[in-house]
This record gives sequence, structure tokens and C-alpha cells, in this order.
Amino acid sequence: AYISSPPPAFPPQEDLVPTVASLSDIYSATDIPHQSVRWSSLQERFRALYDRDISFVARTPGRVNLIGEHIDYSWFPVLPMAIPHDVLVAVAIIPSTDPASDGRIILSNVQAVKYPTRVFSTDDFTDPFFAIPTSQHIDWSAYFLAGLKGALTFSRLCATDASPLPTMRILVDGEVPTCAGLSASSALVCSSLLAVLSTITTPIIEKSFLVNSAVISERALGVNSGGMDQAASVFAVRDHALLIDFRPLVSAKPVRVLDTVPRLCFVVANSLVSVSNRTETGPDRYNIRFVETTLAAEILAREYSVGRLEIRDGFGGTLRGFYDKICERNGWTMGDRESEERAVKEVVVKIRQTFSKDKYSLDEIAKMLGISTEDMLRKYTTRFPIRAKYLNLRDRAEHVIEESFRCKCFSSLLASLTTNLRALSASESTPYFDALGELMNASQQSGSSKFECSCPEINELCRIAQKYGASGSRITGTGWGGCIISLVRADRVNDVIDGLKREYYASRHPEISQINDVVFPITPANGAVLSKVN
Ligand code: NG1
Ligand code: MG
Repeated sequence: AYISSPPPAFPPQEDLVPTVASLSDIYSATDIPHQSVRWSSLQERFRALYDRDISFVARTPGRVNLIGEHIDYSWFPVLPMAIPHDVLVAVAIIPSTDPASDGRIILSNVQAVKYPTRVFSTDDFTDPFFAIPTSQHIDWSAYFLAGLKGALTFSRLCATDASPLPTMRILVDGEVPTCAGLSASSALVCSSLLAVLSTITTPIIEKSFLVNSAVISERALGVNSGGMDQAASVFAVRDHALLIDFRPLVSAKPVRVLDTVPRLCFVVANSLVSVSNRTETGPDRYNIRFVETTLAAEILAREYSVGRLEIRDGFGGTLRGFYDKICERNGWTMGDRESEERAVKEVVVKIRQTFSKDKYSLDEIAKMLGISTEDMLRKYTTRFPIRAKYLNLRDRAEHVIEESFRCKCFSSLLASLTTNLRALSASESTPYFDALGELMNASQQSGSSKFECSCPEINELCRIAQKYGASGSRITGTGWGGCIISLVRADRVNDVIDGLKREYYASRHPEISQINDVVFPITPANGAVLSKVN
């Protein structure tokens, strides 16, 4: 007998990385004039460099995080949004029949002095597990290679139709400020991954596949990436922030932020303190926080016998895993604010009972885990080595649990504000602005004291922004420098920007000519796309 099987389920359109006919489709009306100039100059530069036309462009935006800092790698939801600044990777594929097909991949950047051209051979990548040089100073091309490596690895694993790497000419045009906590690195990795992937397989790519691949790609650069940046850049929807969750699968719920009265605006200000994750202390700081939060979760799970925690990517349990299990066991019902707040308080008490001091030696921590120090180091610090004699488990864990609650409160307030808004007068909306601002300030306070990821310049920027009318301000991204994001009522935006210019930039950075590149208002932008335009 013949049994007709249903056609294979195909993911709905909105779950796929869009392919657009023209890049202008994805920018907002106000961005279009700048983008069309940029786009035609990119085409000209490409022709001048390579004597041929662009075949397609992969485009990924940077992001800011509104709230939920350093909790993505503990698997708690975060609330970022994409910024209009993006990275374009323009590609020409040279078919093997073309006389110019020389097996080379030439990678250039429109900022050619800062980012010199690199030439590779497709033969360099016959083994998808090739090593990317990540010494003290990491070359800009490493981010491209991370994306390429991801594309090769994942196409081998998942695509039956993958073809070998073609000869390629590439030109990168990145507008995301670098080392600023705005996710320039993820945008370049993600655009490169998307570009290379679409040269070797059919460009029907699920967004969640791209996110997961980009996270793993970026880890090849030595940072144990949490996943927020890649998810924000890929799932982004214009005019919306995204509530990104990592369990059971990575997903994003758009929350509209534009219709409020008075308008809810966001202002970014760059401290100009570089947050390069690859400096002397850089990668350590992030990776140490990862280890601290993981060890805290594992010790708490053992202390309160909640059972084995689900392992995150082979690195150990997460605080989210512990939190969910202890809540479930104690019947602390979730969903409403009051019970959630009570649960958070109970968990914080447990954290303080378990970790009576703020610093523990590695030997002491191994003892709490019931394993030898060697085993502990092998298990938790082999893939991403850290240099630390003492770790702070208590304050890091407290920050993560409380920050996750702030993020939930913020996103539900934001959602209720933007759905109710037409009924609200300016004065009625004030308490919303105040409440959202307070949550951001509390996040900054906790990031600064408990997570120790702020710095004096960032604290100063936050102080000035508030002096001139911001409802709330906080560090965004990794921290230890980079940018702040402020929530500002539309009618205060100019005051805040002018105040920052006068009190921060004029005295500290009189050399800056393009001040609008370091302090600017943003509206949420669209996510990653492929543009097939010629
Ligand atoms: P940035 O600022 O882009 O380096 C990093 C992580 C995020 C998240 C934040 C802190 C990477 C690529 N990004 O962001 O996943 O953990 O720090 O909230 O590792
Ligand atoms: Mg980064």
C-alpha cells in the first residue's frame, strides 16, 4: 500500500532570515538618505577595487541592551534592540568558469587604513576546524574568519547540498562603533557567517539557526559569548525592543517602543573608554564572570539538593536552571509580579546563606563543589582559561537573580505603556517613565557594585544624563567602558544630549569632530538580512 505522507513542514516566513530586493527596504525613512549614499558609494568602491559588481550583501545591525545585563549566559531573558548602525559584507562570487577564478578570498574594508586588506586561499579552509589566530592583538579579519568557520562547520553538519567555497571578493562597510559595547564584533561575525553560508548553500536560513551558529562562531575568538547580541541582531524588528529568551530554545518577543505619549526615546553616549574584549585584562573579565555565575549555580544546586542542572553548551549549570528548580520545588508560583518578587527575595537569602563571604579561593570553591581543584579547573576553565585566584560568587549571583527580575518588570511595564498609551496623558505617563527609569538606575547600581562591570567614566555619564532629564541611565553591553543608554522623554532629548556634550565631551574629549557619532538618539532597527541586489 502507498501511504501519502504530508509535505515536510516548512518554517513560516517570519522565522527565516529575509532576502530583500533592495537594502533600502529595511531602513527607516529617516535613515534612507544616508543609506542610499552609502550604498552607492559601496558599489563604486567595490567596482574600483575588484572590477566587478557586488553579487549580494549580508547586513547585520549592532544592538543596545535596555536592561538585563550579564544574565544571558545564565539563560535569563534580556531586553535589547537593534540600532540603525550596521555592518555590510558585500560579496562577489567568481564562478569556476571565470578566468578570474583563482581560488582566493580577498577581504577588504572601506576603512582601508585602519583595516588593511587580507588575502586567503580557499585551500586554507578545507578543514572547517582550522584555527583562527587570536593573540593579544586580534586582527580585524579574525571576525570574518570566525563567521566563515561557522558557515563551513554548520553547512557540513546540516546542509546536504553544501558546495565548496568559491573564489570571492569581499568588501566590508561597518558603521557600528567598535569597542563600545554596541556589538560591532557580533555584527561582523554574523554578516560574515550569513555571507559565506549563502555562497555554499541555498540561502534559506532559519533565524534561530543563524543565531546559534553565530554564538558558536564568536566563541572561536575566545569569549564565552552569551547569545544576546546575536539574537538581538538577527531577530530585530524595526520600532521594537526584543524580549529574548534562551530556554527552551532561543526566541524573541518584539515589544513596540514607539507609540508612547510623550515619546519614549533612547539616547546612547559613548564613554570612549574602550571595552575591547581582547585587551590584557579584557577576555578574563568577561570569562571570569561566566565562571563565577556557573560555579555559583552548581554550588547552590548541590547545597539545596535541587537535582542536576541542565548543562549549558558543555560548560556547567546556570543560575536560571537553579532558580527554576528551586521555585518549582517550593511551589513559588510564577507569572505575577508579587510571587516573582517573593521568589527572588527567597533565592537571594539562599545565596547569602550559601556564600557568607564575597571572595573565595579556588580551593575553597572546589571543596564546596565536592571535587578537587584540578578537576574543577579542568571542567570549568579549560576552553576559556581565566587568571584569577579568588572568585566572588555571592555578589555575581545576586546581581543575576535581581537583574532578571528587573528585566521582567521593565519589559512588562514597557508593554503595558505602549499598549495603553493612547489613553494616557503626559502627566499620567510620568509614573511609567519614573518606574522604567528607576529599574535602569537600579540595574546600573547593581552592575557597578555587585557585578563590578562599570567604571568611573560610565558612572559620570549616567550622572550627567540624569541631571539633564534622563529618566534612567545604565551601562549597556559588556561594560568596563563603552556606552550608556538612557531612557528619555522626547521633550528632554536635546537637553540630555547638550548636557552630555558640555559636561563630558567638551572637557574630556575636545579633539572629537564628529560628536554626533558618540552621543546620539536611537530608534530600534530591523535585523539581519541578505540583499540580492545588483
Ligand atoms: P558585548 O558588549 O557585545 O561584548 C557581551 C556579550 C553578551 C552579553 C553582554 C553583557 C558577547 C559576544 N557578547 O556583549 O552576550 O553577555 O556582554 O550583558 O560575548
Ligand atoms: Mg562584542
